[in-house]
Amino acid sequence: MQQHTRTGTPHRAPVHPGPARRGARRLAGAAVAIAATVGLTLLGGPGAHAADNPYERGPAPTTSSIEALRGPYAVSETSVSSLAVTGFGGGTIYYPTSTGDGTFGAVAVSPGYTGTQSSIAWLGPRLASQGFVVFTIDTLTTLDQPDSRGRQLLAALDYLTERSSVRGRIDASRLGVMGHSMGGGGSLEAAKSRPSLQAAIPLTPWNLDKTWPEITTPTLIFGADGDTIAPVASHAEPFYTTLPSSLDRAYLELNNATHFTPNSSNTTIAKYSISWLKRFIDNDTRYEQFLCPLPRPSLTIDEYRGNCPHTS
Ligand code: 9J3
Ligand code: ZN
Repeated sequence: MQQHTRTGTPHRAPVHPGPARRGARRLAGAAVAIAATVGLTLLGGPGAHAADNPYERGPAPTTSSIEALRGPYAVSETSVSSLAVTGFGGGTIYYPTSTGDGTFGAVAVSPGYTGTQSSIAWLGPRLASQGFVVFTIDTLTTLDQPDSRGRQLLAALDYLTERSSVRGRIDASRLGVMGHSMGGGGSLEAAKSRPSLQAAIPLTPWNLDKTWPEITTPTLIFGADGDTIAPVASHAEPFYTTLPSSLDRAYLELNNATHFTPNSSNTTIAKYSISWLKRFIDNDTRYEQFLCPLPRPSLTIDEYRGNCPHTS
């Protein structure tokens, strides 16, 4: 499929005249429209899945659509001042501009130790353009520890769904958390304390707590093979292996990567994060193809572990 532009009618993929329909060009415009409508109806065209899954948003995904720098939705953003909120440090909300597709799931993202929202800002438009409301936050202080970052992620989600200017665009039952380093450790803390979360994605996470059997939220952990600050052997790997074996969980170790790889635009992080958020926040099984069978090692994936098929 072509790379989507940021404008237009995102819910419908462009209909190209295929070989079987080329002869229709000779017909009157009205006849063409009727033929196209009948054809789409018989094939179960755009919108046919909406009744099956009320949370499905956007066109059917392809490898190129989830690797692209932007997805099908045009994105707007609004800044949230630290002075206007309590329990976290403000941030930036990225959201699909159009209200024509109904409500969206939402994700809060925390930076790591000494970092600010700018260090994870690339995830805002990258994920929102696929059909999520994304809140990249600042923390109360840049030195806050993972337990505090976990509480701040939840305060940010509460602000987002209860008080923010985009609260009407969000389905408050479909929420997730992400974070880098101590923010990734914070995303584990958030999922542990709020089991209603639908997805968690720690990025090169750091935490002194090495065991996470309490988590019931589907969790995708990214590690980096060259991480010397949160080495995978003492952070990402034990976090993954101590998640319940019955849980939908995955561990993706980035190849040729460092602790700070999640601080720049990264296609491997984006494509599997999009797939995980779509699969577990939107229940969108169209994305299962990118997660199962388990991705193979590649130039960018050192190792991938997880369960297939998914159970939730
Ligand atoms: O958020 C992080 O980058 C955590 C790694 C770290 O600096 O830990 C040392 C206390
Ligand atoms: Zn523990």
